[in-house]
Amino acid sequence: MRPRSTQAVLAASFAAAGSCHDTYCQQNLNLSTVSWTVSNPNGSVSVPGKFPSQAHIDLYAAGVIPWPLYGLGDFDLRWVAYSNWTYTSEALKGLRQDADSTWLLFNGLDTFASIEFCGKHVAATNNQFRQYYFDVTSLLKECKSNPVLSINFGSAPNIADAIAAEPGQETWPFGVEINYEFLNRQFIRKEQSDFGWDWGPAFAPVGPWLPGSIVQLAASEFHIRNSLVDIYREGQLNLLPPDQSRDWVVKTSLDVFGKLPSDASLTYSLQDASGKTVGEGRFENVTSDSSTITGSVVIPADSVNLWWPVGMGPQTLYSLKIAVDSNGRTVNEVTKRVGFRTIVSNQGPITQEQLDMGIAPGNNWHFEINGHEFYAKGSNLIPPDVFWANVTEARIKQLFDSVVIGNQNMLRVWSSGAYSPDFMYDLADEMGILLWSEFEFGDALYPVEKEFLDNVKDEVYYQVRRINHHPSLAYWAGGNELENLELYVVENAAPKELDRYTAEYETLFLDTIVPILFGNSRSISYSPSSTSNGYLELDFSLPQPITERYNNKTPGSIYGETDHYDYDSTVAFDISSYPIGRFANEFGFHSMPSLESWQQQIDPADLYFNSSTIVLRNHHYPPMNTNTSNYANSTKGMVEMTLAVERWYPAPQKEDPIANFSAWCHATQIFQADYYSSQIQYYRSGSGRRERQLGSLYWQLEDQWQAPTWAGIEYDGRWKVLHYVARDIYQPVIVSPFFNATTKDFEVWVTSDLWSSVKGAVNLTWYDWSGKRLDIATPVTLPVTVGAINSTKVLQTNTNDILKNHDPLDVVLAMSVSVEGQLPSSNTTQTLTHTNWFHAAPLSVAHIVDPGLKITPGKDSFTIEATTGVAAWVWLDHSAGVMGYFDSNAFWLAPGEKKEVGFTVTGGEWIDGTTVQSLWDLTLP
Ligand code: BMA
Repeated sequence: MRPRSTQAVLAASFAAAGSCHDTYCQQNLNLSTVSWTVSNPNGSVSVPGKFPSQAHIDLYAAGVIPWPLYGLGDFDLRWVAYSNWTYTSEALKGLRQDADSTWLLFNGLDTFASIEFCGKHVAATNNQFRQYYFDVTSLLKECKSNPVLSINFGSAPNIADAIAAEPGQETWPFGVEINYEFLNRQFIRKEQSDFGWDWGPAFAPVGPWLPGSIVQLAASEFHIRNSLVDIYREGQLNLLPPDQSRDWVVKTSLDVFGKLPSDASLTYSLQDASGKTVGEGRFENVTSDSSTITGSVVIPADSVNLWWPVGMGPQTLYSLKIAVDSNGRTVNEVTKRVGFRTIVSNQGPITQEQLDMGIAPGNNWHFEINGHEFYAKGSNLIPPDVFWANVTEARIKQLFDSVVIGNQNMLRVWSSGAYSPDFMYDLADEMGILLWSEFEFGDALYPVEKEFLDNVKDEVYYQVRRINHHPSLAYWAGGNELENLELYVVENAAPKELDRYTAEYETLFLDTIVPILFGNSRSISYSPSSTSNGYLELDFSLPQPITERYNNKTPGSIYGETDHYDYDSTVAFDISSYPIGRFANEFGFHSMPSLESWQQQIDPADLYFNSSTIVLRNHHYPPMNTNTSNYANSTKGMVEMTLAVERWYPAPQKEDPIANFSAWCHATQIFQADYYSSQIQYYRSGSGRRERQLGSLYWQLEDQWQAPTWAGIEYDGRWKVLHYVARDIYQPVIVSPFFNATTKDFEVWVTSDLWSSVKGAVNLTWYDWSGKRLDIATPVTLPVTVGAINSTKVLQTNTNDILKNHDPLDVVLAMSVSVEGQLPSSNTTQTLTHTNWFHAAPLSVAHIVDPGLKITPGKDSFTIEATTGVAAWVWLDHSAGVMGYFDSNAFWLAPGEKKEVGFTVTGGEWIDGTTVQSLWDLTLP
């Protein structure tokens, strides 16, 4: 169903109908319809530009620079970031001289812009994330010819450095600002990862990155520039589970410029997807001033259906038309697409009832949708492109399709990129993906002087109001790793300063942000930091209700979310090295992209594991400044990947250098996927342990270039091994082996995130690698019952006891579970199955054999068969240029087992050339 959120201008249609009551009616000039030139200060570069755009995009289109992602463009294109770039319009025709007022409206200027209209300075801006509007009525009236609009964008790295160097400027202990490439990002309100990150390059792009327009109004007109809709249950307060039996409150508030009539009132009409009106009437308690009009209305609970995330119910959406009436007629209106749901981050104390169920004391940290606890399965979204102006709805749709197909229901939209455009939330609303959103701060502490805070206030006010109506909006966090990392660094580097820096942190992330957020939204929960130990107290009688817990913990109790990065791969599969918390919001290890991805942006001569181009594109660990040759840092990350492969899998030694490179890239992906799978299974099984763990969001969903990163989806959409494996292990019901390599304790667990209990059986089959069944003393079939969102241990043993005279290097165990259960989104029972494999020794030393893998292309699918042994990590590879995914990949096959695998094309044309391999192929010369 469309329309999505639109801001209709009724006056225009009145004009067409001849009923416009003034000299003329509101008109908008969309700046994307105008011709633009982009030039540098001395005029040596002057090329056609687009709007919206960023300078790199236009310079590339004009042939001035190569494609920035090619080779070492990250380092070679610094000169673009150090220059100013001016966007100059053609002489604008069609503006009306008789307008009562004329306004420039920009939804996003990146970042330091000096604006001229008709040769006169209008204003300067300094925040990429704010909407700006300027009254240029008198400038237009005085303009002697058709006016020209010009926007000069300053060099963000130069300006950040200049601000940092101002006398008396704030400083922090060394290490607090995590340095990537350009420094001093914390002084400016620009996408923080534009200055480099450990998974991306540093282009520090500038330009009008979001749409803009020139709005002309008649004397009695006004323009709605932004609008808030907040939908919550009567009595609901942020962070607290509301009473689900209460009616809905719909609050709206419109931000306008121009002349809002003094008698303005608000009405609404609510329509379902079929266009049927399910409610209409007047907003009550209407208040207004010159720039805002606000009202609210109660909608009976039984007049609407609930919106649910994917897998939990339908994504029911409604169209809410909000009209401003004056003098008995509608003078302006806006339509928002909305959903009725409550989503709460429950960080409240563990209750007696929970204690009685065996849940550890402390505080909760999980989400509840419409009053139901659920297991959040997903990953972290980074900015999907280094240039936002290149991000299209079609690309995000493709990415989100992979999210949903990957059995993920939540993305953490990580906080040092940019606030997601409306079309991303629109897609998430339609597809049922919950978007945990964050204010754009991370891995630094920030200034707290008045000008900076005032700038942040405007940003938060605008963004909260812009996004709040989307039912997919799940949460707001202040920023990334502020408490668990930033304050921790201060504590270690300058313990005496901890109180001061903590107070400053609270000034920004509690005292500044919370009153604006909670003042505009009763529906969304907030925490100042991802990751944190949650709140200590919540008191809504205070102007700022949250008191953070920090390390105020009671021993034996469990609090908050966890993140986990351990680059010592010796302990990768040791579950005792994983953190125990209520929710895992980040964890990961980097891997190489595929050969096909590298080939898109790397000279063929550089296609080997330790070529300088490849090493320098590895930003884990980051260069830490704009030096172009920090081999030492990036080599550390290359070594971590190499050691992980050598420790756990057969290390490739192929004669053909390209084949060897490709095998190494693939092997790093197997390790990554294996490691994530182990952690995800552990976290999910925690739903049944005392920590009552209810979330797994791994780092990171997707790539923004071709480089070693934590991503599961490569820049062009190709799935790495990780995305397939995550899809498998995010199925509702899974069977998992847990093995302690030191004690040899071995357990098998079944985990279910369904909302009612499931019942069935687990089958265990032991093989040697050639596929001979082994008689090992474990039951062949184990009955299993798992409660709602819970886990059950079905086997507890020790491999020393059961393997007896079998060499662990020889044995593998196939586990399958089959249960009857009901998906939350359905009312019928169905059979749910999952298969998993356990090997008692690392695959680097296990006696694996040639599985005699065969691939037979059929009409719509391939049949894969292992003929001579157990095939581990069977991997189908599609040709470069085809976009899409296999039904299943990175699976294991028992000998004689046939598997039919189809492919869904999501972009490009199908090209033959699919190959199949397994772990055995890594051993081949
Ligand atoms: C965490 C994230 C990111 C980072 C990732 C990998 O620190 O929040 O900042 O990219 O881990 O290092």
